[in-house]
Amino acid sequence: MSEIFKNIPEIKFEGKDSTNPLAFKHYDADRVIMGKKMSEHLPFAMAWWHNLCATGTDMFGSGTADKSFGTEKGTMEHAKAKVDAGFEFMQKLGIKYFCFHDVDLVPEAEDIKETNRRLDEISDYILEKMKGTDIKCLWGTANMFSNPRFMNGAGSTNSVDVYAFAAAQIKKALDLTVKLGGRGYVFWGGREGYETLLNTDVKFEQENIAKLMHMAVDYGRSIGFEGDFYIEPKPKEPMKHQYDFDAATAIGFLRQYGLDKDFKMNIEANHATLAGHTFQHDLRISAINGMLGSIDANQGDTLLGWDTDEFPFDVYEATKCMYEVLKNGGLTGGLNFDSKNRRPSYTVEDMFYAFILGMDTFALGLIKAAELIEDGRIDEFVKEKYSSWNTEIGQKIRNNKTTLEELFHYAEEIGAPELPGSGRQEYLEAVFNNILFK
Ligand code: XUL
Ligand code: CO
Repeated sequence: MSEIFKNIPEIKFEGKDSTNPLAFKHYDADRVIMGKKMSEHLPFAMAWWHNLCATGTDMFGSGTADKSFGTEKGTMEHAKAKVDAGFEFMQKLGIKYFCFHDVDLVPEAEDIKETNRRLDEISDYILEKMKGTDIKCLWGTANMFSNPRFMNGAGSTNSVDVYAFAAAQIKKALDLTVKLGGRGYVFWGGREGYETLLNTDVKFEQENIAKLMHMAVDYGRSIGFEGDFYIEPKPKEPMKHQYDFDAATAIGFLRQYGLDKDFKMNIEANHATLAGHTFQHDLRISAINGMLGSIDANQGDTLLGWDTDEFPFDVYEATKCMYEVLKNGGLTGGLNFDSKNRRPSYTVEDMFYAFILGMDTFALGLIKAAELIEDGRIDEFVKEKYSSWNTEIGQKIRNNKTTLEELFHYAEEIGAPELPGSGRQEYLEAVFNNILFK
């Protein structure tokens, strides 16, 4: 088959002094950091939807980028051309994983039976492509938000027939994920929420979402899926309010409905910021609950109130992210670039520049996060900050060996506590900069 990205060579590591836009400056796949290769720390994935499908269409105008790959859109020939393009793209960049929605792979037919036949055909084609490469599926998912039938949600819909249709899509998407050896399966509840509480039975809807997830787990395990299920929290957009608002909310939901053993979080940077948190916050909340599974790597724009899905270039944020990932002992999932080129960046070169930027940003983040940990000043400070808990009374509290009365007497004895030690935020921020610009 002929080359699609003709003027693009294989992207190689050239080092930080390189000015070649088609080379990595920091991502050196085989470089070992804290005992592991960069490529293992950073299981990058290509999102089928943004990279192979999206053309830059927005609310005010049609697409600017040509993603027909020389074929007619809406055909199986086009679906296959996207597979060819995707694999050439990933191979040229050294990306080892991809993520997909069912309808990213093939055009949806009028009838689900025909859609599923198309999905069988394309997944056979992808499997064939995977042979002889080390490219694998990171995660699959079902798009249960674009079609008008999902206007009131999928798991949360008022229509039992739409609910059954969503279940059928999930079953098929799980079949595909298992067929392609996927490490995970994602639920992003884009329409699982409400526009107004005046017409919404929240309890009923949340119970039904949980039932759908339980059925998905039961079915997935029955066909040999051993990976993690993920909730990808997002507070809003497209709905006014989405139930999986942020990591803390989603974790609470999973625990309430007994789903926490099978599910972890897929944290997306721009979703966390839309929830009014930092990216690092949602990573930390997931990690301390043993639920940091995978990441959708992108960044938002603080001046805009929607999900801009930009390719990450903020090294501070990437460093904080990789700091959390390293402290978590890595990810069971990966780093999926759920990111898209800006509408005016419509050329093939831009597709490559975007991934080079994202991969280099995270490589730098990894290098700097490892340096921060090896430097030790931050860890040391945090340890010292809580050192009063190493006293006898502190240990009694930690080990549940005291009472409110005992603390009452203790407080009476000390009279008034001294002020706690300084938080030293500015000192720590200076340490951060010191490492970043070393
Ligand atoms: C939407 C989003 C989705 C999910 C998968 O904001 O992030 O693309 O990642 O459905
Ligand atoms: Co996402």
